[in-house]
Amino acid sequence: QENKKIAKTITEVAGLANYLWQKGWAERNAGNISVNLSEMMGDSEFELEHYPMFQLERSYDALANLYFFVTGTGKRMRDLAINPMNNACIIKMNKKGNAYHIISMKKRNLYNFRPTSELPTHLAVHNLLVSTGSKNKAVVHTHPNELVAMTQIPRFQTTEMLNKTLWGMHPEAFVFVPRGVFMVPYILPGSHKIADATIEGFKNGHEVVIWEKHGAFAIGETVSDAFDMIDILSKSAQIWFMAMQSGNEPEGLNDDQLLELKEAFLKK
Ligand code: 2HA
Ligand code: ZN
Repeated sequence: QENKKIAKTITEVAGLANYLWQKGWAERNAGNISVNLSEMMGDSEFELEHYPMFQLERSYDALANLYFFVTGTGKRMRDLAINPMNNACIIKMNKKGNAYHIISMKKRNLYNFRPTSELPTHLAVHNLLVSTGSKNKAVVHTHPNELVAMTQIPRFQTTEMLNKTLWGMHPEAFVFVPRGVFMVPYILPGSHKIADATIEGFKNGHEVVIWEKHGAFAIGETVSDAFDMIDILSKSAQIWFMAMQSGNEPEGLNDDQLLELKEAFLKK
């Protein structure tokens, strides 16, 4: 039963990797995905000493003993789509939350395999999700062209301005991403600094964080949910560029129209 759930999750990740490649958001090794599998692992016992341990630079207290499916560094999404188990792995965190064991790979395959270069951000986000009891188990990072292009435009480099424009392009953007994106100024990829800046956005209730001149990070109950939000926002950005390319500044939905959407769709 548990194995079936894990297999289903991994199939979903492989399907998503294919979409990301088809979208043109996954050049070479771009993007990375992680899913918290802990609830699906049941009470599996692992003789952890059989699996090599990798020390982390930080400790993630809430992640002690948990299991994650994590894509590999330098691996292609288009390859992951075909062969997820060679391009991603399952890790089990140690009991201090400051190291992990790769438990899904034969030792001889490990010499050229490591989890994603954005592991600091993935683990920081999961640490936040677990410690706040969030239902969100999936974290997706990708490089959506139109959204990245918008962050090249100085007036969209703030959370407020970017959201106003993205929400205004079509009603779905506000209905499905009502909290909007959180804008992180350009920071070195793969760093703890970008991890720290990113979790500020998720702490503030956003479900999508945009990295200036780089890409998007989204959380969801499943990888498909995380992808949907990026997809909807990416469509906003496409509409904005299409209007601009036709020589017209798009009008955007006005405040009354956004308020009307809020009352129709977001009433609690
Ligand atoms: O995996 O996307 O941000 C490569 C990247 C780094
Ligand atoms: Zn990236």
